Formats: sequence, C-alpha cells, structure tokens
Amino acid sequence: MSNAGVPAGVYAECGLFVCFEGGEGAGKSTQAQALADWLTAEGHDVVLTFEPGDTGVGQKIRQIVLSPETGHLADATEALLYAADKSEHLDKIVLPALAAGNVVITDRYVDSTLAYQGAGRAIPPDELEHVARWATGDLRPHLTVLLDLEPSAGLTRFAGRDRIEGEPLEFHQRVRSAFLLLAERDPTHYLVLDAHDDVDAIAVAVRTRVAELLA
Ligand code: Z5A
Repeated sequence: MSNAGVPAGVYAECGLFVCFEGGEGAGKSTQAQALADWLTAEGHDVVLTFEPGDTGVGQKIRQIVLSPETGHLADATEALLYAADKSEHLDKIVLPALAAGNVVITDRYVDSTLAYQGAGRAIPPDELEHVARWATGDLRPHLTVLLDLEPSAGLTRFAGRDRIEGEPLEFHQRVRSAFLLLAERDPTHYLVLDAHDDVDAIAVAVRTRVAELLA
C-alpha cells in the first residue's frame, strides 16, 4: 500500500460518515444495522448504505463483479468496475445524504478495494489507490470500524460462495492484513474490534465511539 505516513484525504464538513470494513462474515451488515437502529432511536437522521450495488448502475456492476457466472475478470477490469460503483454511490447517495446533515453508514468502501483488489490481486498499490481515491474525490469516513476476524472463521458463517468468497484462504489472509495495515496507519479514524466477540458487545463499542464523534 502507498504513502507510508499519516494519510491525507477529505472529510465531510457536514453530517457524519461511518464505514464498516472487514472480511467475509465479520458481521459488518449486522453491526451497520445495529448502529443505524440505535442512532435512529436517538433521533438522528440515518442513511444506511453499502458497496457494491446500492444504486441503479451499482446493481448491474454488483451482478458482474460478484456473480460466479462472470468468470475471470482482468484485474484492472475488476478494479475499475468497483471504482465506477463507488463514484456512483458517492454521487447518488453518500454526498447528498451528508450534505443534508445525515449520519451515513456504509457497509464497505474504499478500503475494500485497497484490500481485495490491492492485496488480493496483482495491481500496483499506488495506481490502485489513485483510481479509488479519484473515484471518490478522496472523501474519507470520519470513522471506519474494522471488524477483524480470522478468515477461516468468517467464511464458515456462509453457505454460498460468490466470486470473491471462492478465493483461496491465502487470498483472504492477505486481505485481512491489508485492512489491519490501513487501520494501523490512521488510528484517529479507525476503530478495530475483534469480530469473534459477542454481537451486543461489539455494538456497544461502536456506539461508544460514534457517540464521542457526535458529541
Ligand atoms: N469488494 C471488493 O472486492 N472491492 C470493493 O471495493 C468492494 C467490495 C466495495 C461484497 O460482498 C464483496 O465485494 C466482498 C468484497 C468485495 N467480498 N466477498 N465476497 P457482499 O456485499 O455480498 O458481502 P460482504 O460485504 O462480504 O459481507 P457479508 O458477506 O454480508 O458479511 P458481513 O456483513 O460481514 O456479516 P453479516 O452478514 O453481518 O453476518 C454474517 C453471519 O455471521 C450472519 O449469520 C450473522 O448472524 C453472523 N454474525 C454476525 N456477527 C457475529 C458475531 N459477532 N458472532 C457470531 N456470528 C456473527
């Protein structure tokens, strides 16, 4: 991964942008929903979203990048499709919701590209990061919650396999290391939690950090 120092980036001046990252079955969707429910109950306006595929164009991209029927994609093709999904996601959902002062919670974002396409595929990290940051105007989450889980544990939480879940265990281990490195580089904007922990305990830890940000 590029830029060994503390990352730069753009942070929204309005609203709050929270991202959940981690490997398969780490509990991102579960925790994103739990945070959204809690914030809504606390009276906040919340937009819960995800990548890839939460826009009209994104749905088509998701079908291409995740369906086993697609078969092999060139590494650059896969990276560019994810980047296109992100651009559309920012334009149609994330930026308007932040501008309206919402709390935006996304299930996956740029780190997933840096981890899966960067560490998992043979793409020069600087070039990949440049494309992903360009596609998103370098907008960074105020907080990324990384749910860290040994890949063999996460993959057993699923019955079916899509194109990426079907990759070998070593692929997922490189992905996990990449996520951890991103968090290590920028502790101010990351919360790393052990995804083996109890669902409710994780939810409380997330709430505590988000409440600090909202205060
Ligand atoms: N991808 C990429 O390569 N590049 C990119 O830029 C982006 C994505 C954005 C999207 O898959 C795929 O796209 C993904 C990366 C790639 N790789 N794959 N495959 P997806 O959207 O279909 O799925 P996902 O993002 O991998 O998430 P998931 O599969 O839905 O898992 P999750 O959201 O982390 O977990 P969950 O649905 O909340 O929970 C899974 C199960 O575990 C469920 O039964 C829960 O009840 C259970 N669970 C949850 N938490 C716990 C705890 N704490 N203990 C025990 N059991 C738990």
